[in-house]
Amino acid sequence: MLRFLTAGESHGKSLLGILEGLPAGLLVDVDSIHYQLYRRQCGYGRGGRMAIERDQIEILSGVRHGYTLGSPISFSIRNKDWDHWRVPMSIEPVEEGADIRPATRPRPGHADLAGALKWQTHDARNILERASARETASRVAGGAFCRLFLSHFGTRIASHVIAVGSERVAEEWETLPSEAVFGLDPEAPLHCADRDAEQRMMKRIDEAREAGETLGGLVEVVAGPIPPGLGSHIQWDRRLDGQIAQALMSIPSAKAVEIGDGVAGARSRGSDFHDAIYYDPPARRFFRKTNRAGGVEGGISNGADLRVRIYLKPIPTLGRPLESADLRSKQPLEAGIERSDTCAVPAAGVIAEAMLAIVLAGSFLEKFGGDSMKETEANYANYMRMLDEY
Ligand code: EPS
Repeated sequence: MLRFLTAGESHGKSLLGILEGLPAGLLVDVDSIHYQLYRRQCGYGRGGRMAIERDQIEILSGVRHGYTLGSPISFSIRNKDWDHWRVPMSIEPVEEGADIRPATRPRPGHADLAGALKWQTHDARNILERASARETASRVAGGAFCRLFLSHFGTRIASHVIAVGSERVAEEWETLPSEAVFGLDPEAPLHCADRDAEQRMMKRIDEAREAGETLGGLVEVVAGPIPPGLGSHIQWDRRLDGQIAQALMSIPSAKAVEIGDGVAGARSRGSDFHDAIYYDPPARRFFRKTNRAGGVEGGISNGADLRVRIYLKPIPTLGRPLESADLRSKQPLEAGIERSDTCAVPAAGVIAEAMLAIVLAGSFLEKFGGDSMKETEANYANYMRMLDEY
């Protein structure tokens, strides 16, 4: 079983992660982990915090001489901004009257009010520090370890932006072959395959920033190749699509997750939606000409690449805030303004890749097991041989 936990506040000393369950003997390429962290920080529309941070991990346990030990991997990511927050985020009690920067004007759309009511606090900073999307840096680092594991089985994961606000890519750029997504220009400012649409999206982001607005969007994540047989139909919580949806819905700002062409499926006839099955005798394999199912049928991976879309609401912190009510005085006023992004859709794609990697690594280990990479690889090879002989 693979388990992953994060800890840390946005302006606390450090973010942390604990990843338990990866087999021993996996070579840890730290540069590749730093590259994923760098990708999360990029993308057109990010805010001031990204200019301060240079996210890097310090591995604290679970790795020796460059290889995993099979024991829990733990790591930290230092918050450079901590230097400005020593008093407001102090773990020790602070003197009365100290500048603790309380947040009392809850932002509609953020966790501020719901969290303040739940935890019975009148300082929403107690909530927002952990609810901040800053926490996703830990997820990307944890996901990067899982990507290294998955790469041993040839599985790659990438994402591309389909829409920002009301701007959308042209139809031919919507449903891309996985290879095209894996081959996207990593420096594309919005990770968008349609470079004309990308220019329009950037313009909308500029306009939104000027107007004190924010924008959401739509991003697709693809992963492949994936062996058939991950996940299971036998119990609700073992279904792979359910696990993916849960992991991706947990990303801040996510409001919907779609597997394959699920949304269009709701208005299609069965014969127009399902992917007909063919058999290629010389290759001794079943295949499909389409992948509207997104790689999962009956909660089980079917051998096609995974295709998952994630719909993101606009970021809640607005330069021109909505109406709100003060947590202490209860008086009407404008919602508070915290430093924030105008648009974080490409970053959400990187985070979604990481979450998908964590779910997939867990599913691989559930299917193939193994305490060492050698054992997991042998189990995998045996299953692949059984598929060839099916
Ligand atoms: C973020 C860090 C945060 C925000 C942003 C994303 O840092 P700070 O609050 O110091 O500016 O920039 O968080 C949000 C938009 C949010 O709503 O929580 C990050 O590291 O991704």
